[in-house]
Amino acid sequence: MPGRDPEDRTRQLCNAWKSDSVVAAQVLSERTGRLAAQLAGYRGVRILQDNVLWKPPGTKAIGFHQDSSYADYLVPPEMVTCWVSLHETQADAGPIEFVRGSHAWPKSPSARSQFHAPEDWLAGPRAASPDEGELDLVPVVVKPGGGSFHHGLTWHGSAPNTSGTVARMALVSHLIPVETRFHETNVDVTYSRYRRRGDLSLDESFFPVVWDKSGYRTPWLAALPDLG
Ligand SMILES: O=C(O)CCC(=O)C(=O)O
Repeated sequence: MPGRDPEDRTRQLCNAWKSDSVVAAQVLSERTGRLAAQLAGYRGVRILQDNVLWKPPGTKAIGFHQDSSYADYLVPPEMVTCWVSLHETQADAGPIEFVRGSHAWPKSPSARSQFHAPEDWLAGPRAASPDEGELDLVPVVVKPGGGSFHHGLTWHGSAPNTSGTVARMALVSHLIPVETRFHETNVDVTYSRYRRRGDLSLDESFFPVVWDKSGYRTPWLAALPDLG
């Protein structure tokens, strides 16, 4: 809605799968789940959360971060992410970028990286870099429907959209190992609300199993539209 959000910020919806069956069909797709699990070496995956991101011309950066830094309320505290572009991306429109090799760096606390519109979006990985702040950045420049998978420790984010004309939108699935449980004492201000008293398991109503090598998939996902 024009005027509702600051014009210089990337707009972000979390867990849009709960209100839009087309978003759900993509972010909860069995194929995405299988590829993510196989790449990460997991026996299966469930969704932790999705993100719908819209980055119009003139928006500021997304601060570089490691997704697994936001998972300390889970055991194990990690994830793998699938990022799919809905637009043709270009280098000056603030595409997602990865710091090559950073999946092998230690985890930094999430508080160190501001997510929306930081002035210095590379501060986090520069401080974490074992090469005195040197970073080898790899932009994801793809056609609509193209995308990437990244390890939970890979530093990533995006520069401001300086293209002047080109927007970009992305659908993101943050997937976690199927056997993940809540941490007994660490809590997340949002997601620990889904924790039941005396039970550390993740409920499939909120964290459905997207793919498992046993063939199991949360049954109600079968009702999602087929995107072909
Ligand atoms: O698209 C972006 O700019 C960042 C996306 C992101 O942080 C993610 O996919 O984990």
